[in-house]
Amino acid sequence: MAGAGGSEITVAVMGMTGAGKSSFIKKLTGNEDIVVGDGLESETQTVTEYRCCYRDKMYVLLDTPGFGDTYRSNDDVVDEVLQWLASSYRAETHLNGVIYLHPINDIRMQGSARENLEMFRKLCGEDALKNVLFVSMFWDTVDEAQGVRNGEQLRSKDEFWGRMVKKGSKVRRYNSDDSHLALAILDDIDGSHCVLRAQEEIVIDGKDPRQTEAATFNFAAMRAEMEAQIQEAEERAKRVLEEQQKAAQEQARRIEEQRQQWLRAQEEEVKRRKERLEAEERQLQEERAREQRDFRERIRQEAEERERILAAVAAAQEKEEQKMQKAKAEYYRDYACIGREVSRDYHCDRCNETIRHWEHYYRKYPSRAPLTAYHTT
Ligand SMILES: Nc1nc2c(ncn2[C@@H]2O[C@H](COP(=O)(O)OP(=O)(O)OP(=O)(O)O)[C@@H](O)[C@H]2O)c(=O)[nH]1
Ligand SMILES: [Mg+2]
Repeated sequence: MAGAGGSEITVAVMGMTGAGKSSFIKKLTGNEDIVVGDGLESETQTVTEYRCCYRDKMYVLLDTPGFGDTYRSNDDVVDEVLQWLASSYRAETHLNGVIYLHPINDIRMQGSARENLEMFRKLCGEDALKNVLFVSMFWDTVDEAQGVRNGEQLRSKDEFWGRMVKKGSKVRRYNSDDSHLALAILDDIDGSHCVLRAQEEIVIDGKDPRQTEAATFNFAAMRAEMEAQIQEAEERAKRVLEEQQKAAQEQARRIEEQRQQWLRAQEEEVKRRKERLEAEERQLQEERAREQRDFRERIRQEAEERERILAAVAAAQEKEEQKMQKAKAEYYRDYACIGREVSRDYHCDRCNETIRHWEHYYRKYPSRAPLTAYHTT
């Protein structure tokens, strides 16, 4: 029974049967009388105290029978542990910490391991979780990387240790045969007292140990509740997915509508531009046709003008010709032949060249100038 005094640090060591509770305590205390299991059968049957001194402190370590016992039902094991806890509480022997051992190679944590863990959580209650230490064992049976992965899952998943770690529980590892490491784990247990929920229920609330939350905990109900939660979560996820799909479809529809609107606007713009270009083209053609017409008209007018000028020039020439003819006629009329034969060659008096132009042979009648002929130039 609880014999730990006020200056002693009392630690309960719990876990599944075969988790290594007795081995761990044996390593801490060096007590060779402690019997560890050597087969599939459970070894420890009652809560037993062992003592060890570490760093000038006396530790009282409570070895407990593990759940999943091969001889007794879980109810009997829970009853045994609860009875002990209630008695120690009444005797004012307070716990300072609870170490929960778990083999690191058992990652799946199914069936009784889950049941045991859940029962342990009910047994501790919320307030005592900061005094709980989860210690992983059996590291020598897994390769390091696998062990680290398993440990990470245990620590992070709420259905394993995660929920309790969030409330202050610590996680440590223990390699078998290392007593220093086993002792170092004790450093994490301080002198603060903790009262487990089951202790309160029995001693303060006056419940029968079999009526406590841990004892009445029903794994099947928990599983059903969890499955219901999972189903609800799945349905919720399905609903969310459907809503997201609907929203995505709606979004796609809106985008398609906007795309169609944009395409229509582009087509109209292209049509408008084409019409504008065609109108400009027509205008250009009309302007070109008008310019060609104007050009032809100008050419025609210029040709007319030229014709007119030529006609005027011809008229002027004709007039000049007529004038010449008239002058010649007058000349012929006014000038008389000096009497020489025009048909004969005649030499100029000045240069003695042959004179062929009849002007030279004439003198104004009736002056009768001397018979002298000469060039005028
Ligand atoms: N390989 C290995 N074996 C271990 C380790 N710890 C304990 N064991 C072995 O596991 C078996 C069970 O160990 P126990 O200490 O009796 O386990 P327990 O938790 O006290 O079991 P119960 O008393 O039945 O609840 C023994 O054969 C131990 O030698 C470990 O870290 N590695
Ligand atoms: Mg044991």
